[in-house]
Amino acid sequence: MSLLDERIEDALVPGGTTIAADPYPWPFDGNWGAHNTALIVIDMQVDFCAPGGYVDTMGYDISLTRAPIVPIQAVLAGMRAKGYPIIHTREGHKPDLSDLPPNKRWRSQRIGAGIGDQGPAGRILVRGEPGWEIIPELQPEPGEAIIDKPGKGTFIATDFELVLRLKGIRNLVFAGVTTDVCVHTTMRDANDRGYECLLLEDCCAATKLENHLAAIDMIKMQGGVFGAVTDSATFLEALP
Ligand code: C5J
Repeated sequence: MSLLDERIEDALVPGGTTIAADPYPWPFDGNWGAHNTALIVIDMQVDFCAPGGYVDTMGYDISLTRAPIVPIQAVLAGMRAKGYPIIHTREGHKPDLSDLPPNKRWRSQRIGAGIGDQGPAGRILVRGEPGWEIIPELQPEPGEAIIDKPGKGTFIATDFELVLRLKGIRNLVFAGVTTDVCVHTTMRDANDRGYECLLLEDCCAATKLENHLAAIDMIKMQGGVFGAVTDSATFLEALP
């Protein structure tokens, strides 16, 4: 056994279990369960994965961002049955757009999908509009936290960190869209704050497959620079 293997053995909590993940068995110390681990489902909203939403209006193929729906449903069912906390997020701005940076609006208007403007699913990325709602297939259940965020990351301008602290969460399991934008931003921020992060690759998607694959690859660099990656079937099989 190498020195590294010995150190990894030392870190494992007695009785702890890990799950097969890339590039390391997750979590690093085997300390996970419903008491300290939450699923975060990011931005599975009409605007990102249904006809007439923001992503559709920008001209991207929503079959990509819809692909994770069924795997996420399976993970939700498995984790709900075992009492794991579930957290949903929604990207969106106040109706008066006071929390919309002008450059974000300007860029979106340039490509014909102006945030705050009227689209087929109501005003694009505006709280309370049909496009901002979480899709019917992945509706939150009573008691599940919903974090409304004006940006790509979930920590900024939200009560996310307070919610995590009050629930005693230290491990975060990531699902949702888009892998390269809101999922990555939140995972990077969580990792910097010391949370142990796992991304379920079939439960995430981007508006371009290459970006999804690149984002997955980036997580695994440097021995798991932002955490580890596995898939929903492996995860559900190992769920303690
Ligand atoms: C984007 C997100 N891609 N939820 N938002 O603008 O990833």
